[in-house]
Amino acid sequence: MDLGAITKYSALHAKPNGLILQYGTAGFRTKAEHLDHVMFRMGLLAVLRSKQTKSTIGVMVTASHNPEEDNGVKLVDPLGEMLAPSWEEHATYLANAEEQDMQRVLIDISEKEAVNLQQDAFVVIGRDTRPSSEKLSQSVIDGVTVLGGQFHDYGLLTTPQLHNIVYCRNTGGRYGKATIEGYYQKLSKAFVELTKQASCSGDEYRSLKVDCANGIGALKLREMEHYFSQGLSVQLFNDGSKGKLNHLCGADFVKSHQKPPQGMEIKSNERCCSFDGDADRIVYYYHDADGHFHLIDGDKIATLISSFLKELLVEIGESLNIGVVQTAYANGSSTRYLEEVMKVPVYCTKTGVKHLHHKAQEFDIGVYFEANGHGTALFSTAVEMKIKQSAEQLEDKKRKAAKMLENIIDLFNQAAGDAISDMLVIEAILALKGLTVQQWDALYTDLPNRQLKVQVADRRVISTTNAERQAVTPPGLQEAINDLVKKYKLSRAFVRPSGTEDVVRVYAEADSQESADHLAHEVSLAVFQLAGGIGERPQPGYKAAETTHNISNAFGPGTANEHTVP
Ligand code: 16G
Ligand code: MG
Repeated sequence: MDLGAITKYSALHAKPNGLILQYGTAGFRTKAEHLDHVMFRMGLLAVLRSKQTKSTIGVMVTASHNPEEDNGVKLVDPLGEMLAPSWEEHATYLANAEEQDMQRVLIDISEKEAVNLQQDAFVVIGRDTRPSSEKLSQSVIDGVTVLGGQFHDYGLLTTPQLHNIVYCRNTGGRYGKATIEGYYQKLSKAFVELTKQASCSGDEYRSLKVDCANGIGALKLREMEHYFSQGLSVQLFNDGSKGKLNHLCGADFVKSHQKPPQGMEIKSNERCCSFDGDADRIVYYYHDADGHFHLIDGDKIATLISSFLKELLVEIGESLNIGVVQTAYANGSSTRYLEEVMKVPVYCTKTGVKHLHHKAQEFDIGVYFEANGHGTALFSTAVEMKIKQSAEQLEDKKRKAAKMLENIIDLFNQAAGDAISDMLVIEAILALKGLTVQQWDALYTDLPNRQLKVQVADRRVISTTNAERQAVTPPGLQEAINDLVKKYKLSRAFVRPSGTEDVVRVYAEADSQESADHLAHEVSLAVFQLAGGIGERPQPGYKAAETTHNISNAFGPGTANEHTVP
């Protein structure tokens, strides 16, 4: 380690005194102007992680669905997964070291993790379309090079494309070519093969309106579109040519406000979808003949996918262990439908992709989705081999089903939830099953629900168990919630401290919207009273801005995962 050079370069990316940031659920995220030192240091850390794992590590510069002024960074582990939790701690430690302590912290981490500094390191870098992203990714590169790491800057990418590239690079090409071209070809080939088998080829099944949140999804979908155009025609909206990133559009906006994005004209029964700012989430929606808006969220996407996979397995005659992974936010109707109608086991994990992803790896086929639209399906290596064999050996209908499954496996991005890949999977399934968007929506009816947030002095006073469905502390809170829930039919409620915003989130569902709203309000009051609420007491009545989960203006100093030490 050339400590002299590190000190010299670090001074060019100096940390503002007293600024403290935390590697949260999805990396660091805050105002872009506070991130230069973090980027440089994440370049350094990626090199250490690469040396330790003897693998390529990814660094993605993005703040997903946050406003355009924000930015963020996350590291991608060798199999395209989120960074291991122990290294998240190192990331926080390194990002917060004052300038004079930086070298010591770096050495400390290498010693703790027994990093062989002589080992080669390789880092791949991607970035979204934010105005600040190019400069910030240059700071990552400075960090990588000063520690002697090699790198490849892929430039503009969606987050899941970078995850995919890391996975491909570390598996010697078995998962596909580690290029953007390789990604387009693999997915499009699988999609076109699948849709060729669809019997209904009416236009209504094959065209889709896509809201790209004025982000990277638009660029990448445009690049890719001609590869799959024989199977699907896409019409892009909010493609970044006019509007601001994530402003009044994108998957997070549509899901949390339960209304269509601006800038998209929707005729009744037209199938539409929205990506988020870095294209790792997708939600669908339509207007019915009466002009009512219907949202099809991650839960219903998981249901469509898992029922299709299950049908194919039955057709092939394979009894594989298939499981669906959700979080506490999954609508109760979806869980009931999966368990009782489809007879698929459902598991609940804590919020955050890494928790769902790891749980899904326990099954032969694990389908995971957050209600917000982030998800994918994972297939064990043994399953992939078995299906390949079946596609060669079986006959007639069974062979056809095995071939379909083989293509579906190729169409999923198994490294991370991916809006483009999920969109193609959904479109293929709808075409193959001849389902309209309304028929898909009619699988079950969502229970009315409400999400609120409550300001408290210190959200860490709330701790939870049972995949965030029960509060352990403060004393008395869970008992209060239990008593409130008993007052309503088909009801459920939970509270959890946000991992991305300085608030406590409240979720309630019940048999009517009015009951869900009342229950959520009463639970908010209980949180306010028992968990140290600050500011105005929660009021009944709901403004859209109060009701969002993961609202996008999350990260101002002192409000997000950023704190300025006085
Ligand atoms: C992050 C997570 C997302 C989760 C959300 C919860 C990743 C890549 N993203 O965006 O999965 O739903 O945080 O936010 O893990 P909250 O803790 O503020 O509710
Ligand atoms: Mg995202």
